[in-house]
Amino acid sequence: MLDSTVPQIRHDWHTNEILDLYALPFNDLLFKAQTIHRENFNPNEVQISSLLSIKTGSCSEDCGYCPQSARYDSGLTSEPLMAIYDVLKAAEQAKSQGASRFCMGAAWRKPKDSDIERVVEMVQGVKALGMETCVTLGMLTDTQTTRLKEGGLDYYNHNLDTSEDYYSEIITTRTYKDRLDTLERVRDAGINVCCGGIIGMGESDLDRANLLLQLANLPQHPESVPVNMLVQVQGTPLMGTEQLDPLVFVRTIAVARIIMPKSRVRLSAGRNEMSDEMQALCFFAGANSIFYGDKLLTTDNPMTNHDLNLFARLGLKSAGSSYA
Ligand code: SAM
Ligand code: DTB
Ligand code: SF4
Repeated sequence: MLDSTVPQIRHDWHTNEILDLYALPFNDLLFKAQTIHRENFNPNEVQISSLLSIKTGSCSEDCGYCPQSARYDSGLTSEPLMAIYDVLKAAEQAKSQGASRFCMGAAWRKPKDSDIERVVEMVQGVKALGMETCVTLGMLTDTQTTRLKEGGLDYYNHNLDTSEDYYSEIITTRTYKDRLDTLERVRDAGINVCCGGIIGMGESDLDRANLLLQLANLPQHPESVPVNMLVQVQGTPLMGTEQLDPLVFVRTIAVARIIMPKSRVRLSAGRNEMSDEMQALCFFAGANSIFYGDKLLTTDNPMTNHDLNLFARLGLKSAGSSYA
């Protein structure tokens, strides 16, 4: 077993240490993750975010997993940036269903400054409803992060997606460094960072370890770490990728919990394809946030009734919300 006297917050992880964690017997790994989880969080509370795609499809990028890229025929109908009234209606509904954070996603490589002004209005409107705000808009400039911070944005989501080595197999239209640069700008502007990746894209054990290594060795751990299971969408290059062993996904959650003990680890995309039992194992491994609501950005998420029932069966409560 690893020495529990080692200081918890570290930014100097080595790949081999992370591979060693992955290789622990499953029960040892989950026990360790659950122990660390309990030292840092209420183990029966899960933070609830809802997603809305505020600008859908026709994206210039070639992310191999994404139905919103203009390069692939996923059958998706593109939609321009939504009107603020419709966004606030969706946020109100998410709040009434029990979400404490509203995350707005746009299919952009990078927004224009005029887009940022419209997003700031949305952020202010959602905050006025008493919800936390998160947006994911692609690459940002310093001026844009400053503007979003002034506008009151709480979180910015920008994922590393995979390891630096595997990255070029998935995306060629922007670099890993572009992503790290945007993350640094978000951090420097004082906005909370939401950053994670996607598992199940045909990456190796080493790639998964190196993705987690990158996240944990950032100068400050992301406050929120979404761990997505690839949602395979017809027409995208990653459709047909060999299914990952679900227990490897659970191990990924556990390792993320151990090496980023104070971050909210989000059991993100892919829950619709997971059994309730697998999700329960993910919560035991230290996941303590979900996307809630019938839709992610463009693909299906479990129905809210199903999630409420699962929470009741597991004795889980929503963190930071009076509902669920
Ligand atoms: N266009 C912006 C960008 O790429 O930064 C923001 C929106 S983009 C859809 C946000 C994230 O969703 C991606 O970085 C990726 O991690 C995740 N995502 C997209 N499609 C996915 C899929 N099919 N399965 C799992 N996660 C996915
Ligand atoms: C994240 O890591 N996962 C969310 C959110 N951040 C923006 C998006 C998942 C998208 C899944 C595919 C879709 O619905 O389009
Ligand atoms: Fe565009 Fe974002 Fe999808 Fe990549 S992940 S194709 S940048 S919407």
